[in-house]
Amino acid sequence: MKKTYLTRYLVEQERDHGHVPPGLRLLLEVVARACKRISLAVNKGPLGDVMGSADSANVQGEIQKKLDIIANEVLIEANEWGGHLAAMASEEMEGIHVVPNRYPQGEYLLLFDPLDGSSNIDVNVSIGTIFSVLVKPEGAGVSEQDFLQAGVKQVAAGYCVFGPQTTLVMTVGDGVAAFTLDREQGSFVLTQEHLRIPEDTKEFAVNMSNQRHWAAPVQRYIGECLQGRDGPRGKDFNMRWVGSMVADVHRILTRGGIFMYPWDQREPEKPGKLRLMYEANPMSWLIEQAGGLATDGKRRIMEIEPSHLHARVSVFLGSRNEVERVTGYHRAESAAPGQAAA
Ligand code: P6P
Repeated sequence: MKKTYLTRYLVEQERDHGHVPPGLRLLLEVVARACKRISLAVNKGPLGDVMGSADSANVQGEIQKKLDIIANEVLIEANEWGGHLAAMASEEMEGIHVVPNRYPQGEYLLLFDPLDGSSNIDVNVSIGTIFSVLVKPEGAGVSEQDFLQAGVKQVAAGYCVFGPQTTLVMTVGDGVAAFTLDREQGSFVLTQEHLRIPEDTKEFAVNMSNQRHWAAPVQRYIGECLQGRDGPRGKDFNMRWVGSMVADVHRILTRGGIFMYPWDQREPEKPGKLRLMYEANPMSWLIEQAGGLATDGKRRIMEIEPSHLHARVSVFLGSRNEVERVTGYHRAESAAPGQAAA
């Protein structure tokens, strides 16, 4: 069977669809190469000095795993010399990383969560790298303000899931494509194109241990799922929760489902746990490109104007009809408090 490698896919996207200018193609190939290197480090596990925690915390105040730092450094080193980027931003860095003057600066901004789900590293459960690409606004220099663009401004987004296979999933606005790493060849091979999410599902993904802290609309939605075929939904539901957004989103892109990380009352000033710029926005674009929906309970995630680089957001994404339902419950609650509990 003829194999299409990542380079050929990107060249054809550039030539046939005009979605991938040369600078963006280089950026995506460099990110893919960095993901291969991260995959090698992840796969070493206890055989390499990559397990356990570093004695440091990130800007979120979370203890960093050694692999968080390794993955961040791999992405920085791989991307700063090519001349395609002006700057980078990462979950693991407080401020932006401007491409050093010794290298030419390009027009793109790269944002990433270098290793999402890192609490799963030490227990050998799937983790992943998430990335998002924006275009730097006109003007001299680059600042954090240049990154504060809504998700609809993305020109590329994707993730690499380090699981039983290492799979790179991306969109440049022409559907979602998946590439599986052929370790003998050392290349990503196109294995799925134009992924589509079923509009309905019987599978939800949420951390149920937080249930007592949720707002009424989420209580209602999950409560109805748990009532199964004897309840208002008239069907039984299944639950999955990997604790790694990349793994949960990959499952939803593959077979449908709804994923949520809602606001909860423990830290009411925080809209949610997940980060808008380098988790929710790239995942939302992938989900929408595959026919799904992504909201914060009230509005489309990709229309949110970010207030700052590490802004957080509530996330409901996946099968369109389910996300519409839970979003509808939130809107009903806003219109008539107490309504959602009906
Ligand atoms: P919890 C990983 O830390 C992450 O940011 C997402 O990848 C994942 O979906 C979520 O947090 C898991 O959170 O509270 O269930 O550990």
